[in-house]
Amino acid sequence: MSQRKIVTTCTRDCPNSCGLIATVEDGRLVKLSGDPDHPLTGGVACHKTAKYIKRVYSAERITHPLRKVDGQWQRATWDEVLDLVADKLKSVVAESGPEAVLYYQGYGERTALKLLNKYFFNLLGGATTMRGSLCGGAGQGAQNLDFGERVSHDPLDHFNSESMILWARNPVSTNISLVKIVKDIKKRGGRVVVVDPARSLSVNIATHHVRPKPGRDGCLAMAAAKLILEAGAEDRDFLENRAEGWAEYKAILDSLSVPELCSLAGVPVTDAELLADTLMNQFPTSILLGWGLHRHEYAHYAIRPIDALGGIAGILGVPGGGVSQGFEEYGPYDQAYWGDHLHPDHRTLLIPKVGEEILNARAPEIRMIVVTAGNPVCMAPNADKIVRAFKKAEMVVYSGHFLDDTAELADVFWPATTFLEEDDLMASYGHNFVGPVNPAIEPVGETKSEFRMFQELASRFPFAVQYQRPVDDWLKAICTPLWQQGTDLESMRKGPFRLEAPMVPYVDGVFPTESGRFRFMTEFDPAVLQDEDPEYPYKLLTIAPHGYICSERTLAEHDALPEVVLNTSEARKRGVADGGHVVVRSPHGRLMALLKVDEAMRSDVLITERGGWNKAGHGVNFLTRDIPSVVGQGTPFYETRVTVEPCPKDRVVGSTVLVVQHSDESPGGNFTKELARQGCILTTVMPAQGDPLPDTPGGFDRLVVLGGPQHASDDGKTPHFPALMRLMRDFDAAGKPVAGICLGCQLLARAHGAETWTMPALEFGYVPLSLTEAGRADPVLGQAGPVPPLMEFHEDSFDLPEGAELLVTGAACANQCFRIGKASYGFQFHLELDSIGAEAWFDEFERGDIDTYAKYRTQFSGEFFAEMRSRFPLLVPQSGDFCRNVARNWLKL
Ligand SMILES: Nc1nc2c(c(=O)[nH]1)N[C@H]1C(S)=C(S)[C@@H](COP(=O)(O)OP(=O)(O)OC[C@H]3O[C@@H](n4cnc5c(=O)[nH]c(N)nc54)[C@H](O)[C@@H]3O)O[C@H]1N2
Ligand SMILES: Nc1nc2c(c(=O)[nH]1)N[C@H]1C(S)=C(S)[C@@H](COP(=O)(O)OP(=O)(O)OC[C@H]3O[C@@H](n4cnc5c(=O)[nH]c(N)nc54)[C@H](O)[C@@H]3O)O[C@H]1N2
Ligand code: SF4
Ligand SMILES: [Mo]
Repeated sequence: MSQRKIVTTCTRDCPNSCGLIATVEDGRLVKLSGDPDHPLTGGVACHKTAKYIKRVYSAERITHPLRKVDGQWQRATWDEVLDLVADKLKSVVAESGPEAVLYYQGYGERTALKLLNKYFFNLLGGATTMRGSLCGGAGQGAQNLDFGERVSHDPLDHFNSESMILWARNPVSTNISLVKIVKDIKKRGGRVVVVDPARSLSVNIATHHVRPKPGRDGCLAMAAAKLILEAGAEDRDFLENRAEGWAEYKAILDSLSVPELCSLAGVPVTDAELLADTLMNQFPTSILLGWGLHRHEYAHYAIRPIDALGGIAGILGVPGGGVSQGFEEYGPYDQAYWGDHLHPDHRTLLIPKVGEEILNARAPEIRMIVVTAGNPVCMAPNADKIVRAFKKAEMVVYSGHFLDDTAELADVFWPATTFLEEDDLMASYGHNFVGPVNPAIEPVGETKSEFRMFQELASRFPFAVQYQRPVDDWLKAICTPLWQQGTDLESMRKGPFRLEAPMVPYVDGVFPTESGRFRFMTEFDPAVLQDEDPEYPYKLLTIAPHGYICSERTLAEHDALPEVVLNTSEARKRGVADGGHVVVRSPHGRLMALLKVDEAMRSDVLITERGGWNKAGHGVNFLTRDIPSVVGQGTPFYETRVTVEPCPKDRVVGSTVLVVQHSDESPGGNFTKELARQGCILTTVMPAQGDPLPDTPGGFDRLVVLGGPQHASDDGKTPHFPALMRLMRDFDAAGKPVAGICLGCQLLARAHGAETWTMPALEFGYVPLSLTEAGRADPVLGQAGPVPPLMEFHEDSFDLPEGAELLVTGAACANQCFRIGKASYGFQFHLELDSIGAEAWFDEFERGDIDTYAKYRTQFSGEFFAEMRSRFPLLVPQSGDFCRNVARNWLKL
């Protein structure tokens, strides 16, 4: 066995940009851990990254190019998809000009070489690109107004802080290297105050939690500032000599009383007192602004008063102080390599309104869209408009890892490498270190880095000579500013380099504004913050999930339904109950969800997580509003007002399904998840592990019997079978639909009088199957779309019971799916298998770890496993789509 350890940097959309060590055994990535030598992130890596190995090797990952033919994905070669895209680019540019092409760069990976993507589109003649931000635009814009240029304290400087205010920031989930700093401050007796309307996980490590009304933080900051002034503890020198606009700001403060401000902020006066006391008596305080604060229309009315509070409290330009927010992830590079100087006037569209902007683009219209490292159909606001905009384009090209919502609307899929398969450099939006991105493993399957994709695409254009250069040449050119700071490419590849950047910005009291002074906000109109709407009483906060970064997840990892959290007495008012199905409705769309109530929650917000896929029923951005922030062209996702209603019960929503599971390794997968997603309430019993079976179908509307390693005929070893078969008959007799999968299918046959028997060989793997004539006419199978190859894993088969209709048949084993009685269906194949199940079964069976079937292992060669796995990118999603269609049709019975 060969083992290697590679120093690299996490490039995910995360302010931590951790230094990592990747451990590779025999060419396979086996471990990702924090690099202990990284000066800031030292040895830490989050749980999301340990999990990232699964993502690299996921059965859902697209590892070869795809193109859509007649609405269906088909495998293609790189030459085919590059030619296809090059030809279309050429014809669109020739017919309509380069601006008919939209290049959309997401936030998935922001490395040095990514500059070249846009350069390609500038060489093409200046395609349409995006302006503004889905992320930190509003806050950056606001801080630039105050400071001239936003510069944050080096995170290592926070070790000098006596106290900390985490203002709309949740480091436990989003920025773990701050956690050790928080702990250090607390150990020294300092306060750590989380200011957040929601109870984020960071509240658990804080000493205090202040819960303002969303978007009203400015009022809280003003109240605290007034208390500092009342105490005579303001930084007089700052106000008189280092700031401008103080008189105007003072007038704003004078126009409202502390109680008035606190009432606007939705907090008790004691909360403002806590902040003022912390700033005065635990000096210096570092204030860290999170991204939650940016996502409001008037975000500058929150952020500028917090900056001002910092000035008044005397923490600006002071070690251990500051109002810090973020860093420039593209800052350390020679930005000429974007190529924008080639077409300074090229058209840009406003990202907070991306759907509408594409739909409304004229002269020329957007005919072609190229998306890299982003999932705008899921992550940008007002998804309905974006879906329409993407459908309107003649060709959508998607470069990424998974068949997410944006990929779903594409015509061409370019499978991208992850950072573990790339050679690049990475700066951070959370600190001052640039780190190496060293390839740990060979690209999985046929994946390519975006760098290589665009290099090869460019070879099809006359500007290839300007564009095609080796990685090192490009890095040497793009990173010239780094070399000027005293490093070189060779040293960069060995470990992180600290940029020339202050530990403490503005330490000399000079700000990069025209006057050299801090600029106080000079106008404030609290009236614009009044946004009550009785029809939509709650502000929807769609915050960063703990377990995932944005939409980086697989389809299989989604819960059946999203969860929304509401204050307990509000829930009572709306007639919705804990754990119940609700509809969340905004002026833009609606979403089914499960309700969780929380006594401690503010009564004017509804909280859920962002990032779940639309196609998994988690599309929160179908609800959100698409407007730009007043300052900074940011996206005020949280200016979305919603109401919560009980989900109207119908034949499906609120109906009850009994699920009989026979093994931990055989869960209900896509099938039962789809039932739950449609609103069914599932009760799962495991009789083989001692759970009692109900005597009658009473109390249940449907029955699902799952697979397992038991033999269907073996009542001796599995004494619950006779009772279960009786139950299956009783459900059917009562007109209640039954579905049996694999073992459950065989039991259904037996329940209706047929025999089961062991076949001469095991049937294993995804197998081509076909509908019979009866299948084509069947309401469940006939309407589910073409039958894709489906997973088989069984040694037993069965005779068709009398009166059964065979619906699906296969070559090695004929009886694959039948209907019997009033509404009972047997599925021999594992239509329910999702990517997690596929990975587990292939790995375990290949290793010989599944005892029941170990004797069959030698019948399958290594090539068989490799070939199947190489086809997972199409097999797994097609099987999933088919299963969901079958489940939905079965629910119509
Ligand atoms: N685990 C995980 N980590 C991530 C990400 C992820 O999705 N998951 N995403 C990455 C990205 S893209 C980003 S931009 C960062 C974001 O990092 P953070 O800013 O730390 O996280 P958010 O959840 O966006 O926002 C932080 C908090 O702001 C609160 N908030 C919302 N509105 C207001 C308000 O008006 N006032 C106050 N005081 N608080 C408010 C929310 O309730 C939330 O708990 O994290 C990055 N890291
Ligand atoms: N409702 C709501 N919506 C939000 C937010 C919110 O708070 N609420 N937050 C917003 C924020 S802060 C952000 S930053 C945006 C994020 O918006 P997006 O960037 O559009 O969304 P991500 O889910 O981060 O998608 C990044 C994708 O890039 C892929 N990827 C990673 N590396 C590479 C690579 O090298 N090449 C290619 N081709 N692909 C790669 C990942 O697998 C992932 O699929 O979402 C915003 N959307
Ligand atoms: S904390 Fe962020 S940067 Fe660090 S390993 Fe996790 S995702 Fe990557
Ligand atoms: Mo973000």
